[in-house]
Amino acid sequence: MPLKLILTTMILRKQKISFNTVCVCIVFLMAACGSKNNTANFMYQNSFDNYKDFGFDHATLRSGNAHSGEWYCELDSINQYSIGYSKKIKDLPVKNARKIKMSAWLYLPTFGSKANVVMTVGEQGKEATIWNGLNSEDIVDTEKQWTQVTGEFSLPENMNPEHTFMVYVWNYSNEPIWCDDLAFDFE
Ligand SMILES: [Ca+2]
Repeated sequence: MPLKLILTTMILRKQKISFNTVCVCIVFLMAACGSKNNTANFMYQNSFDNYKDFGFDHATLRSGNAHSGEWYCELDSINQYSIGYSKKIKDLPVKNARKIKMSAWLYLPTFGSKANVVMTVGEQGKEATIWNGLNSEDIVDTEKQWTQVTGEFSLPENMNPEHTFMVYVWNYSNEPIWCDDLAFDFE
């Protein structure tokens, strides 16, 4: 099944979530993990497979039906946000990046499941100044099957070095959705 690469750009103030809520939910930094995914060319990737082995836990971690390895994240209406990446602009290893490429594998138990693979930049506790998302509604047209969503977004020049950059998956529906192999890279 060919993937439809339709990108959706939205401004956070149009979304009914708070940037602060997202910050609280993002707990762990991304960890590079070997897997059978198609994200080997991404500098940052997380297969969610090593947390339990090293004694870390997260409310979204599930085992048994992963896209790669054993573990994946199950997001629902209560635990809406995946394990994600969070770092201040000044601390990113890539300086003055002008583009971000993102990828994640999503599994929709039903067509009612809806999620965005999100990147944001902003001041913690306030609305994001930059909000971009890959919307499952635009890309995934098959339920009960792992499907890759991928796309890229431009980044503005001179982002505030004190602002926080984040990448995560957000379930904005009342149905569960699974995610695995979250990855991104800068250009
Ligand atoms: Ca995995």
